[in-house]
Amino acid sequence: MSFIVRRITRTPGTRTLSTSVRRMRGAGLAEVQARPTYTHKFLKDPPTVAVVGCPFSAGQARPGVDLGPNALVQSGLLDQIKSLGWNVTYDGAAPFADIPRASVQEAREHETGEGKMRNARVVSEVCERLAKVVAEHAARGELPVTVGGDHSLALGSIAGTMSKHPDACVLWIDAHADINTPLTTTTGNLHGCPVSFLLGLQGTDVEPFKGWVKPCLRPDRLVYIGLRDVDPAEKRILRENNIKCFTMHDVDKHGIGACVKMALEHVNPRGERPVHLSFDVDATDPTVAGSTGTPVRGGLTFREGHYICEAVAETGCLVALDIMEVNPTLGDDKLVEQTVAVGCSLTRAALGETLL
Ligand SMILES: [Mn+2]
Repeated sequence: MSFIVRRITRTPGTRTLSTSVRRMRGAGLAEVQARPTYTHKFLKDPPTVAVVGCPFSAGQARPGVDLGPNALVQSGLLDQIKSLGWNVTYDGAAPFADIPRASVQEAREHETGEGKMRNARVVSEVCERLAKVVAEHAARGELPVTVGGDHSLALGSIAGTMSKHPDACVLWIDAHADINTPLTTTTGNLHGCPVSFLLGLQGTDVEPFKGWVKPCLRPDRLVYIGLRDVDPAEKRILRENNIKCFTMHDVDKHGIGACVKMALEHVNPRGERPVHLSFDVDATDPTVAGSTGTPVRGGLTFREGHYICEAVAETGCLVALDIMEVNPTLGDDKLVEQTVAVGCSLTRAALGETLL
């Protein structure tokens, strides 16, 4: 059965799953799940997922989150998506290979006249590249799944989604609001800022981002679920912009089913807008996905996290997915294995895996 071992440990970097994998599945070695009954409103047929692994960590301070994409792919993510009936493409880290790592060291601090940002140049470069890659896949009618990497990458992935689907709405699943601006951030870590750039808030019209980032998201097309660690300045920004939030308090109060229903009704009342789901694994409780850079206790249970993904899948409106902040260097082996597995299962749930 050596071919099974090879399949599980196959190295990333190839474009499509080999025909031998397909033949093995046809031979019944793995059950192919029936396609879901809903249709994908905004994707071409046959439905295709483009996994975009972005090994990037400079939007925050802890090393290792750049190893997230490879960990998920090595644990079988591509075959798992394939088994749900999707065509799958994967380019490895190739689209980002030529971005010089050196610039991270060159410019740890990037003080502009308008605020503090760490590693701004390389974050901007990588996000601009990611935006192009995601936009290309979206333009072909594929569903890009961006696997991070830190959550600053969502600046790129969502910008990419918006170039094809300018009316898309965003579900941001996170312990944190990630809506600081260069003016309000206390750490300068840009994984705490991507939403402010997408909205075009005051203080985000700065180099090096202003050359390519255009405000592309309306505050009423954005909704949060899972919040529990929000900075004072972020609370003010959320209030002032009237952004809908379902904190963990709301999840406790109403239940996850009602929260997701209300969230979707807020951003997509008639179910006719494309949905970009940006899932930071730190939205779940540290006991669920603890190998992540900024864990906060009191998070979503395993089922609550998966329910969100399943409910979004059922809308048939999903056009892009981010799975962010899995850091396979944090915690013991068991925690890492569990967190990587959760990253994979959240992805499957968003792509139509059901319990029956
Ligand atoms: Mn985040």
